[in-house]
Amino acid sequence: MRALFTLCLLSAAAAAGAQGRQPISPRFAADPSPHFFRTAAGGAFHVYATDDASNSGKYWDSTSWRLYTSPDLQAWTDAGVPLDVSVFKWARPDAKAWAPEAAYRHGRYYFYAPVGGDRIGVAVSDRPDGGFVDARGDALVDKARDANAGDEPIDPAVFVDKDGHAYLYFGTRVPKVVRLQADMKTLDGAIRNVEIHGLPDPKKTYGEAPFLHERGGIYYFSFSSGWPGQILYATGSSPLGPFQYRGVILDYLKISTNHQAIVEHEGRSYLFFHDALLPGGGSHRRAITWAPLSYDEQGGIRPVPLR
Ligand code: FUB
Repeated sequence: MRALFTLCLLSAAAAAGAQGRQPISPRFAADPSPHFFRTAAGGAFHVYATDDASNSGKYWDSTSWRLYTSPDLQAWTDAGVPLDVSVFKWARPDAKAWAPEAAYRHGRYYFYAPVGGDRIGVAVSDRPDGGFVDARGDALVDKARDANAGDEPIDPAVFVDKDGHAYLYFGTRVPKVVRLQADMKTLDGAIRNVEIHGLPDPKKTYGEAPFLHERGGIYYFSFSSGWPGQILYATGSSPLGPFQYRGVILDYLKISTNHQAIVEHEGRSYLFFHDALLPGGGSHRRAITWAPLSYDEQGGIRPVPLR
C-alpha cells in the first residue's frame, strides 16, 4: 500500500549539518538500497530496506522489506511493503528478510532478496513498488547447492557495467562475485572470491555489505569491515577485481552493523547508510539517512562525517 505518510524533512544542507543526520522516515529501517527510477509517475529515488520496525527488537527477524521514495531526497514517502518472504515459496514463512537490492533492466524491476541467511532469491515486477513475483521458483544463490557460495550468502548488490554485463556481489567475511546472465536471474559462471589487496590492519578486513560502483573508468568496491565496522573502499580496473585498498568512507557507528550504498543522479553522488537515529534506536532498530559523497582529484572518496 502506497503513501502511508509523507514526510517533509530538512533540507540537504541540514541533513548533513550541525543538527545531526536526519532519518528519511520515522519508521525503523536499515540496509538501504537506493536507486533513481523513472516511471510514468515521474522520476524518484527508491530506497529498498530491511524493515527493523517489524522485527522482535532483539534480532533482525523481520520477514518483509520496506520501500521509501522521494523526488528530491527531502520529502519522503513510505511506500509500504514491496514484497515479503512469502513471495518465495521455497522459503520458510519465518525466514528472515535481510539487506535487499534492486535493479532495473530491459523494462523490468528485479529485487534481490537474502532469505534466511543461506539463500538469495530474485523477484521481478513491471513496477518498482510492488507486484513482485519469484523470477525463478528456486534460489538464485543457495549455500547448499552452489560451490563457493560461502558460509552466509547475504547482502546482495548488483552492478550493471556500461558494456551490459551484470554482476552480483554478496557474502559475509569473504566477499563473493558472480556474473549474471542478461535475464538477471541466472548465474553466469562460477562464484569467485573478491580479492582486496593492501588492507592496512589484519583486524580490519571484509565483513559484509559489498557494493560496487564505477566512476570515470575506476571501479569502486566498498564494504563494511565487520561488527562493528567502518565502511572501507578499494578500487580496481574491472568489476571482478582485484581491488586495492584506498581508505575509509564512513567511521564506526555506535551500533553493531554498518551498511552503505551509493546512488548517482544528475552528476551528484549520495551515500546512504543506517544508524541509531530515532528514539529507541539501536543495533536492531536502525534508521536510514544519506549524505553527499565527493571525490578528490585522484578519484579518492572523501570520508563522510557521521554527524
Ligand atoms: O539487517 C540484517 C543485517 O545487518 C544485514 O544483512 C547486514 O548487512 C547488517 O546490516
